[in-house]
Amino acid sequence: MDSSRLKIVVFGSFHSGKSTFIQAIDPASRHIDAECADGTTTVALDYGKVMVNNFHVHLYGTPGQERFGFARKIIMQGMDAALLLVDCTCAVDAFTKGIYHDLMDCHVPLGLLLNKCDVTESCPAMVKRELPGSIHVYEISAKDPASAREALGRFVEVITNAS
Ligand SMILES: Nc1nc2c(ncn2[C@@H]2O[C@H](COP(=O)(O)OP(=O)(O)O)[C@@H](O)[C@H]2O)c(=O)[nH]1
Ligand SMILES: [Mg+2]
Repeated sequence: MDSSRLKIVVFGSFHSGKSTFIQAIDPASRHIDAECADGTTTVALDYGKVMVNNFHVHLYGTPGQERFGFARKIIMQGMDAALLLVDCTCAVDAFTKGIYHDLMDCHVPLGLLLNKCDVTESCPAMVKRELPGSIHVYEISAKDPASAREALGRFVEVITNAS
């Protein structure tokens, strides 16, 4: 791990809140949508950066659709840590479970961001049961920048102190 630079890759299903999270962390973040001829979104990527303690943290959002595995593989190269956004207002989907197990085998620190906890019907306990074994778990609302920044700050602190 570079002493002052951290590449953190943000995973999660389509609509889990990746763009909202990266925007909350870095209001100047870049969002790219490549669109089909019929106007529907094909692939969405995000990039944002922020200083946490003395670390230059670079956040890379990945496309959340199953078929963009090849793009996720490219973006993942050289990552120091991963964050997985999970929408706690609905059942955990198969894509999220698959990515979770892949990331657990990746040998980089994994943070689980249980998102949309501001919604009354959200159920973070259910998500924890569905995705067991995680060490770094944070209940957040990506719509609340303070909650997003606090979770990222705690995650960066713990992974940089552990290395
Ligand atoms: N209530 C609530 N809505 C959220 C939260 N995070 C994201 N959203 C909404 O969920 C939808 C999908 O978010 P987005 O960031 O585009 O998801 P992405 O596809 O993973 O990038 C948008 O309508 C967001 O406004 C949250 O913490 N709480
Ligand atoms: Mg997005």
